[in-house]
Amino acid sequence: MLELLTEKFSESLSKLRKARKLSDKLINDTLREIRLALLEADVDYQVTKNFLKRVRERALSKEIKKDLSPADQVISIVYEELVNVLGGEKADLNKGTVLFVGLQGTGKTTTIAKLANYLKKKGNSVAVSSTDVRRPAAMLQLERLAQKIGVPYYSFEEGLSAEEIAKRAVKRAKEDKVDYLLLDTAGRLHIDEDLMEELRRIKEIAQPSEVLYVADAMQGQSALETAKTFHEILGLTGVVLTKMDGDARGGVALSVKESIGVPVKFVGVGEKVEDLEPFYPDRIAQRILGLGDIQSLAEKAQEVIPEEKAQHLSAKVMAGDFDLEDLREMIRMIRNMGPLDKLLAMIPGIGAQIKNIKVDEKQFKKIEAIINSMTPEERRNPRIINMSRKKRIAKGSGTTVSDVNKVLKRYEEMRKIMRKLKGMAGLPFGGRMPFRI
Ligand SMILES: Nc1nc2c(ncn2[C@@H]2O[C@H](COP(=O)(O)OP(=O)(O)OP(=O)(O)O)[C@@H](O)[C@H]2O)c(=O)[nH]1
Ligand SMILES: [Mg+2]
Repeated sequence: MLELLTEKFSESLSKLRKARKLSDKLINDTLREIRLALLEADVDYQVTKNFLKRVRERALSKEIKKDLSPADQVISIVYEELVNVLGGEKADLNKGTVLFVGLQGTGKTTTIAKLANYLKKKGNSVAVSSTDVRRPAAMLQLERLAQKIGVPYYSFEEGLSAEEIAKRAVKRAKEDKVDYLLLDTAGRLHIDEDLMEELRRIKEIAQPSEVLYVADAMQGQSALETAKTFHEILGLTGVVLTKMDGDARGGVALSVKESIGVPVKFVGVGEKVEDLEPFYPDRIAQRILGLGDIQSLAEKAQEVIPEEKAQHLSAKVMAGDFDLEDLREMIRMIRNMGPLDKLLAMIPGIGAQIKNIKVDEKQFKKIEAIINSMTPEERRNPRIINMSRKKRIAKGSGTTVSDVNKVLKRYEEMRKIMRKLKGMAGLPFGGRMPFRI
């Protein structure tokens, strides 16, 4: 997700950091690069223009932020404006009926299942229902998905109109006192009068607390044109961008708030029910700047890693006291957390290179085997690993000395990143200023 922007932004900003003096020319060059990156990533032209205007004004006005180097001052302005353009604060989802609308095949039904799963995991009671009477298998599709994730699907006798289904589903949700009723609607290839009229009536009947427009991120700017029309007629409260996994550009995510005026609330990043992420403007901005997304990583980790273990590890990281035993522990935990490429993208400094990294789960097994073949002393103090020890470790793990060297080298690199992280301890969490690297 957003790999292209992450790559370009990280490149430009690290040039800025390396410069000894921050001239207006350098700032202007950087802004030009950012402009190209935004346009290339398919961010709306007007949005790009406004964004750069704000950054330029602030950067050249030399607003003073103590404790920050000149480069970091510019970067922090870029960061803050990125957060703004992405929508500012994270937008919550109001309880009640959530109506899903959008063109055909954009991912409405799939997103309902994902969101139901997400809300349920958060402890909410959720029910789903479908008013899609147009496509024969549409209702069955949602019913099956609901079954799979274990939330009630409200079904009614055949032959009812979409409006009648909406009415009954809402009534039933009230009786069942569910926190959220997620209501599916039929998609259309193009905006047509009939469909919009039907949606308007459904909205009238259901009195939803949210009307979410589901847009396919791969359709780029054209997805937004349609969203505007839907917004005029239905009054949207949020947008869900699906298929963000399929498009490295994802500029739509930066254009939604400013061009339509409603926030992105969730993004879809795959076909499975777990592949939905709440949209945090600050975290996304950090990812784009190559700072990773430690918060989301930590949350994912919390789902699978026992609290004490996590605390123990983070204490060691923060103390700069991270050894190979910890690395092994971490690898084991990470392998429990899900697809590695998605996790790696959240680690500071790695997001930008993610498209060059081919994640091979076998590699992790190999690393684990190598660490397993070390003595506890070696794991705690890798510096003592000399050539004869390397040979022994390679033999014990069925690998080569060069493999062992690679693991040790990677470990050293990780330690370096962690020392940098240590330098910004406390800042990224809650603070809006994650730049001390
Ligand atoms: N890769 C990827 N595929 C997705 C995502 N969301 C949905 N899809 C796929 O998109 C296709 C269409 O999804 P549906 O949920 O049926 O779309 P819909 O909007 O309900 O379609 P209609 O009801 O026909 O209008 C399916 O193959 C989904 O698996 C996503 O975030 N990433
Ligand atoms: Mg559907």
